[in-house]
Amino acid sequence: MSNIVLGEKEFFKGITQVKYEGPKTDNPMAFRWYDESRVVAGKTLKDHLRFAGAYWHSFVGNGADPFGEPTHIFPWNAKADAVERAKDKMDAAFEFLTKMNLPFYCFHDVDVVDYTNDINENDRRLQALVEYAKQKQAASGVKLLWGTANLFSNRRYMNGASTNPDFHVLAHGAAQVKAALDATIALGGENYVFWGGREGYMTLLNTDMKREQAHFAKFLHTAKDYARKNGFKGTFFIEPKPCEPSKHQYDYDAATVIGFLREYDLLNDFKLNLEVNHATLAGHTFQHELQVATDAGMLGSIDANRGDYQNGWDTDQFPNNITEIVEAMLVILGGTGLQGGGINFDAKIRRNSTDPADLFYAHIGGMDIFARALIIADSILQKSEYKKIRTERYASFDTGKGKAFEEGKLSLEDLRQYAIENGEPAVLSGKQEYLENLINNYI
Ligand code: XUL
Ligand code: CO
Repeated sequence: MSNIVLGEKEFFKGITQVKYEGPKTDNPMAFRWYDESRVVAGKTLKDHLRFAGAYWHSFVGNGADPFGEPTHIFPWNAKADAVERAKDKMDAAFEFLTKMNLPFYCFHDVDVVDYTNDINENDRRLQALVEYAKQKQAASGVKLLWGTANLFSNRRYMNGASTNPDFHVLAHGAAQVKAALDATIALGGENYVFWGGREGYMTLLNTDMKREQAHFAKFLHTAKDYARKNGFKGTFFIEPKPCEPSKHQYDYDAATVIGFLREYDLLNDFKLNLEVNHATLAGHTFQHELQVATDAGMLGSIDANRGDYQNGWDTDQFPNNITEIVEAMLVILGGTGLQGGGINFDAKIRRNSTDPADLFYAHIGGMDIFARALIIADSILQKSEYKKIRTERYASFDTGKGKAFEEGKLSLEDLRQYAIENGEPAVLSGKQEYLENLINNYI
């Protein structure tokens, strides 16, 4: 349990620390599954899941949408001075993180403190808040999972940041990344994220895609070299998303990003931060994206949320689909786990969820569903036939000619000869419904 850390005033009055009370509790402000010290597959839930609160959705996003004004009126936004206002917001953030028992947080530079168009002034503001965050982290034990720079909101980035056709804009992006890296390093941040919402194009009619992607790679190398020179030991994450706000984003999905990192010699320093709703937008399941990253040894971290089955944009709702998360956990737990990262709630409460308690309920639901899914996935992997069925499906490659093929010892003529000698193959079931029932039986 972390210590509750308050600032001058308490922002979430009447809410105390959320604790584990078990599946039978009727307390909506308690965890049913997230018992942080419970050991599953050799590690505590806390160490497996490494939950993080997202600064932008929880303390900045105000419920506004393209059709309506803000509905979340935050009491921490009252002061006129930007740095003082940002300190209040940080007080609220650490009060929330500690009451929720979230061990990590994540931010964009502009979430922490409002930016102007003056680079020096922005750096001064961010540094002031970094000093403040150091005290908050020390008092609470909460750590920074990752930092990042917002290179998509300011109008100068409308044609991209590192992929902007105008070098002058790219340089502004670099100034922001430098400051965000300095902040991440100063706060002991464990990772650094690049999500390039505008690193893509709106129309190919005005776009030199090859040149823009080369600039993107050069930018990543330059940022990585700077961070390494300044002592950053963590992992850089690329967060794939196919579109929105760009029509086409270069970091389309896990497979595309892995190909890009390979082409530009960035595989050693970068891994992937995969987001559920981004997978949906790419036409993939989240499980697919996790498997692609796992198979490449590139699964770093997760942005937890969910999309909407009826519309096609990034609704960033809190996760609540147990089947989806169990299947995701089967990939994570059955593979190499999250390398360096954790589970960041890149999710927002709805525009009309306006009680301060709603933010707590949302995170309780999200943390519980991941904890529960992890426990279920572990049981499936340990006790059921799940792994056996999957392994046996490929048994024909374990011995004889199948094995020889895997080892590259058979020619095309050899394969033809085998087909003739062995006649027509048997019809073998993929057992999909059987496996779906098996998963449900453990839920
Ligand atoms: C946008 C998104 C971002 C990144 C960080 O869809 O997911 O919040 O996670 O820039
Ligand atoms: Co995200």
